Amino acid sequence: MSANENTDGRLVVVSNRLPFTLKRAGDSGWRTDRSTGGLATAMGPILRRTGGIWIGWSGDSSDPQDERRQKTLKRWAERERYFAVDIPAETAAGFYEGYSNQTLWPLFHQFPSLLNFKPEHWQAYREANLRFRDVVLEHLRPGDIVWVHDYQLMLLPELLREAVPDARIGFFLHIPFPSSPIFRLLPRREELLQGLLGADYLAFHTYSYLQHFRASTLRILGLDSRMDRLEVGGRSVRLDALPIGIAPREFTELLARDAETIKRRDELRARFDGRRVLLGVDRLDYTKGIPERLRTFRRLLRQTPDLRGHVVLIQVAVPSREVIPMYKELRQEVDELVGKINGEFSTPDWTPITYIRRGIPPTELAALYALADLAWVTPLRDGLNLVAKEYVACQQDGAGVLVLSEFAGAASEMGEAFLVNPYDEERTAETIERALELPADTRRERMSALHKRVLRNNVFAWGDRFLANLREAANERAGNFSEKPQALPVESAVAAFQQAAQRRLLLDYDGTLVPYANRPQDAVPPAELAELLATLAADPATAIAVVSGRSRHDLESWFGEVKGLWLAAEHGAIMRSPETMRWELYRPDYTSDWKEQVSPVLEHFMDRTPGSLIEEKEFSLVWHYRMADPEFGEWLANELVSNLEQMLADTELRAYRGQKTVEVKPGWANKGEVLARLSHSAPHAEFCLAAGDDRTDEDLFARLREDAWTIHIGDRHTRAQYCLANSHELRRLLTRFAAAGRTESRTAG
Ligand code: GDG
Repeated sequence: MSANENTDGRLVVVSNRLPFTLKRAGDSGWRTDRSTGGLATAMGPILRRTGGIWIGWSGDSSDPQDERRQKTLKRWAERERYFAVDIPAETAAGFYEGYSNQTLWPLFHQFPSLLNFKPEHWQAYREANLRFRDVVLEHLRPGDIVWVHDYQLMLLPELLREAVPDARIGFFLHIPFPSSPIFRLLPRREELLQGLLGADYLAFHTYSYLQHFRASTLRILGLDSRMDRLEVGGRSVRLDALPIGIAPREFTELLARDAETIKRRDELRARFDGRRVLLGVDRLDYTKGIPERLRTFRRLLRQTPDLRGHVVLIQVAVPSREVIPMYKELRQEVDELVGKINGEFSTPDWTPITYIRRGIPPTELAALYALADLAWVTPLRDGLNLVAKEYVACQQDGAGVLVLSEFAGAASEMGEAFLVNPYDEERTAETIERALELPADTRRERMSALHKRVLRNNVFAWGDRFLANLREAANERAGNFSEKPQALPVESAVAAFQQAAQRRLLLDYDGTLVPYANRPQDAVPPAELAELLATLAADPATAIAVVSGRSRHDLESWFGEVKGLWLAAEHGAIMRSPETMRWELYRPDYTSDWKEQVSPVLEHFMDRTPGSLIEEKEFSLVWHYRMADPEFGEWLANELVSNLEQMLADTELRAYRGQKTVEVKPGWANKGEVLARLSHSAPHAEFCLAAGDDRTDEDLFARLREDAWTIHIGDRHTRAQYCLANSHELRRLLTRFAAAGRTESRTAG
């Protein structure tokens, strides 16, 4: 079976451009060019590995009826599974050069003064998104996974959701998401946000873009969200920060094995022997900071005459979006600056800037990356920046220096680079000078840390994680989670309790019987809670259990004296029956050897997160981050779980997200298992109630009969039938039960 026929559905990639661009070749017909740019570079290897299809615009809008043109596109479809969306020229102009690149692009890159909005551009943007939708619908099969890319297609998730409500849709934004005050300047901002929210899973490069998005949905649509999800129209949208990686081998293999690349590298080395090579590689775009870089280089040469003759800057700039006036002006500005600087400093045997204003082949690019002593990657604003990672990948055992703008998304995960503010030309020049002077060993050390990370967090890891998270988010939506639990009808519950001859109550502790405290040891129950439980347990018709993640010591010290109460500690790994008053292990052969391996991982996260702590129990280790910065805590918890999932894959251990906790414990220590062991306590209970606030309680809800009263405390997604707002409401309910039990026994007596 080929990957295309994967039973889990194919991957359908949708992006503005395909990896191929269609070009007219004089009168003789049509030419297929390879597209450059981050997206094609990143997605190509993923799709080759997973199989699937790619839908995008061919880049050409002329003459759709032309037979030779049609033939070329047919060949793309048959050979590559690339399907072209036809967009009429006028629509394409408004969509691509208009709203996408003169409204969204400048605003999302924090250049509001360059924003140019025309209502007809917006119409074209919508129209183009509809055309993408139609082509996707033409190819979509049940079970397929649709992965929509980038700012040109922000309406598509919702358009697809309307047409196919159960479609599995993910969206990745490759450019920054601006801060909410800037986003609010955007004409048609509401529609754009709504468009994105059609997805099941929405991911950005960095945590701060995600924060900006959440701030915007809150301010503009009034939608509150958690770090990792947002509820809209009875549906949950999973949110994430997932910086893209590169396919390092596409570069390292060229350098290790490709004769042409190796030859080029050696030629270049000989040519620049004795000189330090600084390298810039960018699309010719005002966000990339090319004029600022050239001016900084000029400053460097002016203030440090010793460098003259000893450094060269090789700047590769690939022209793009040339019909937009801003881009033409930029091209002129860069041409002039290069001319001026070379004019000012060149000598008969040295030219300071080698300027290449066109795309170069991958072999040449890899040779340049390997050659350069310093990569000068200083965008004024950049979603991520792949060039930074590509350079690092080519510096195996190298002593190269990465000078990186703090305004590139990549800066958030490349701390060993020399981070600069590209607007501060003076300090950037100083940093470059200092970096070049550093001993090779120091440079190598910093580079080696970066190198390892770029190889590990590669584009395949990124793609796998995106798709796994998307599948999970879509399954959760389609699964048996009730859309929104109803508020508990308290009177009916009390009446049902009163009428039942036998009842069973299963109650979680933290967040359910008592509110959360900052530190677990502070959530001590008030005396009246023990009394309340004692009153309920005293009624022989009621079997009552506290089913908690807490240790047996905690439960015993608080409720040990309560007669008739079942205690299930550590999610049921160990239980005490009110008859024997002895704690019994669920798995008597259990050992806790695993803690030695898992502890250092949790400790690493504890060190990174001020205010967090580790709790050790008999059967589990728990990282608590309630005291940490809330957003940062959630972010790290996601990171931690994903690290642990890989580490624990072949063991019986699992990592669980709780309320501000990540807990590692054996999979069998699970509240769902408690029920079987309790059933002999009230074998004929007609009234069964379970209350909990946490994901661990969902295991119990899932095991109960349909007529059970399952109550979620709080407002998260749940399997429970009902909800109550907080622990006070639950205790009020239990007090009513206690009173109802008393009335009944008085009546009976
Ligand atoms: C967007 C976001 C984000 C460049 N010149 C040549 C060439 N390239 C390749 C590079 C690199 C890619 O183009 C450029 O990627 P960047 O990440 O630097 O920038 P964008 O095109 O603006 O990409 C960006 C990215 O999406 C991915 O999410 O990082 O922030 O703006 O791969 O190697 N390739 C060849 N010759 C060239 O002359 N062969």
